[in-house]
This record gives sequence, structure tokens and C-alpha cells, in this order.
Amino acid sequence: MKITDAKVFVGGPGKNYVTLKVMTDQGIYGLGDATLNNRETLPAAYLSDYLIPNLIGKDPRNSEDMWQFMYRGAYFRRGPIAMAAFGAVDMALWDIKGKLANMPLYQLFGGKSRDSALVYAHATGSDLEALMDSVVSYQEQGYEAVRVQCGVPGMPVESYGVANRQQSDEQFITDFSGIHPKQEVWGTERYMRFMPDALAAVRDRFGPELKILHDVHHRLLPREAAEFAKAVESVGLFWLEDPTPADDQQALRLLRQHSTVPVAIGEVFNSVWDCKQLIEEELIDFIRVAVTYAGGITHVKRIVDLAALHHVRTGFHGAPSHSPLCMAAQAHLNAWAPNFGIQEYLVLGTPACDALFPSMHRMEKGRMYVSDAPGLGVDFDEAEAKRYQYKPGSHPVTRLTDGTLWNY
Ligand code: CS2
Ligand code: MG
Repeated sequence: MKITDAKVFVGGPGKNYVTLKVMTDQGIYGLGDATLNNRETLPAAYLSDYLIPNLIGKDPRNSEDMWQFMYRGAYFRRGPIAMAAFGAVDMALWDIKGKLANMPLYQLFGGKSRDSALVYAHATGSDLEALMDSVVSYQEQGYEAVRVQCGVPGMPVESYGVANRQQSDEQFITDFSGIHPKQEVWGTERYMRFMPDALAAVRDRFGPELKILHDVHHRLLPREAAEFAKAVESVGLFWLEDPTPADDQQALRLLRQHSTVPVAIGEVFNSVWDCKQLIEEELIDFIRVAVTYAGGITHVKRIVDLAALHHVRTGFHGAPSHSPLCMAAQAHLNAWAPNFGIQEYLVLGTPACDALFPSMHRMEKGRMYVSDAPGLGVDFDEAEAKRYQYKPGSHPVTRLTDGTLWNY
């Protein structure tokens, strides 16, 4: 069996999805995702300029050898751009493998460990009242778990995770205002004073059953993160996410000394080396990598297996920026993983997105039901893709109140 051609498509409804399609001499094709949010043209170029010419003529069934060729052959290792490009190739080869075996990917991993996967949505509000209303709306849809983010009194409403209701959901993650990022302001002191009480108010209002998650989004120093984690310990959070930047993985030791709050980190990681210490020292409880950003199914399965040895559960990233292809790969891993935790699920099931990516996966009442179709269980409509072009966009940048450039 040989790869005969491959194509990259950039664009989509409100998103710059980067979709790879790999064709073979047996008529079977595979799909993969390289959507690196707000830097989409770069993995697309890596695919077109280097990887696709080296795919032609290769046997698509040798996905492990291809992964090693891409990773070791690059010489300069890792990084989000390369690993997203590798991820797309890897996903496409697994998709082909599943179609050849006439099996959904979870069967190739080891079958189902559960019939459905718990997912969480994002409840948000510019103030506590609006946040409570948002939580009610998700509970009414059957969600058992919600992430809660709230505007902080005295700070501009436009802060991370606080939806500007004027913005469409599609713009929530990427404001296609062009390549120059919006500037946002962050005040740590105000946040530290306000948020523990806000989280306690959500717990008081909704009782002990609701799984409450909160995302600090890398914005506290390690000491501040330890103080915050201690302050919210009695809320009984399902997890506290990205309390402090984890480039310095040992910094999480301080938080662990002061609080038993469950910690979730990993969405910005692109390889096992970014989280090996966090996992082996058991400094986290959930690993948040995304299949696209972390080199595809082959590499993420290694991370999941390492995590399983250290009581760390999965909590794959699932922001609105993710392609249905990435979410499909994660749906199969969620069905298989013995150490599954929860799945973030914000991919907007808009008619336009469903037309571009016909999917056989199903979301119902806060749970994901994986497709039994062979391979990934998502298709790609090339005719529909012609409607979309790349539109430059950028994450906002965040500054402290004194103007210091901070973590978005
Ligand atoms: C967030 C992300 O979903 C999350 O947990 O951290 O939405 C993040 O802000 C975006 O993926 C950035 O592109
Ligand atoms: Mg996050």
C-alpha cells in the first residue's frame, strides 16, 4: 500500500482549521488536523514544504516509523509548529489504519473502557449573577461539569474566559481582527481577593454534586498559586487549571505542599518532555494535552500511558479553536484510556462546521458517545472547504495594571 498524494486546506467557519488529507493507491484516504490556534499558516507550511513530499510513496500503515522519521528527522526537536504538523500526519495514518481494519480507532487502542465520556462546558459571566445564570443554562442541558470564569470587580470585563456577550461564540477564542493582538489588563490582587469567594458562592448555590472547574490560565506566580489553591480547597473543585506557568515544572511542588485541590495542566504542551516531571512527581492530577498540539495519537498515547503509571487522569484540551478531527481523535482515546478523567468540549456544532466535517460522534446531555465508524469517524467535504480562506487572527495579549506584559 502506498501514499499517492496529500493536500492541506486552511480555513473554516469562524476558524482557520488546518486539515490534511492523505490519499493512497487503494482509494482509502486519511484525515488529520494541524490547527495551531492563531499560528495556523506555520504547520500548514511545514506540511506542504517538507512533510507531504516525504509522504509520497511511503506505506501509510507504518505510522510509528513515520512518526520517528518526522521527529528524529527534523533534528531540531519539538515545538508547537512541528508537533502540530506531525500530529496531522499521524492522525491521518491512524485514520487510514482504522479504515483498513474496518474498525473505529478505539478498537485498535484496546477497545472501550466506558460507554460515554464525561465532558464539561464553559460557564462564564461578567459578574457573579451572570455566571450563575450561565451555570443554570448548562445544568438545564444536562451537564454534570462546568468550568466557571467570572469578571472581577474593578477590572475591565474583557478578561480571559469572560465572554463578551456581543462577541459571537465563533469569535470567542480568536478575534479575527487581524495579526495585531488586542490588549487586555490583568490585576492579580483583585483576582486573588475576589475569585475564592466567587467559587465558594457557586458551590453554595449549586450544592455538592456539580463538578466545578476553574482555569487560572497561567496567571499566578507559584507562591500566589499555592495561596489561591489553599483558599479554594474547601470549595471541592473538580480541578484548578494552569494555576501557574509550568515551564518550571518543579514550581508546582509548593502548591502541592499547601493544598489538596486537584491540578490540571498541559494544554500548551507539545511533548511528553514538557510534563514528564509533573507526571512522575505526581504534581498534577489531570494532563491536558491536545492530540493536535502534542504530535498526534502516537505521542499522546505515550503520555497517557505514563500518566496512568502515576495516578494522573486525562483531561484533553477541547477549546473552540479545535477541529472536529482533533476532537474525534480525543473521543477515541477517551473511550479507551483506563485513566480517562474528563473532556473539555467547546467545538461549536454549528451547521456550517458540521457541513465541512460530517461527524459520526454524538454529544448528549454532557456526555460524548464515540463513533463506531471505521477510523476517526469524521469526514471532510472538499467542496464545502472552497467557501473558506485563511483570515489572520491572534490571541489577545495581557498586561498587568502597571503595563508589564503578562501571561494571556
Ligand atoms: C483555555 C483555552 O479551554 C481552555 O482551557 O485555556 O481556551 C485557551 O485559552 C485557548 O485554547 C487559547 O488558544
Ligand atoms: Mg485552559
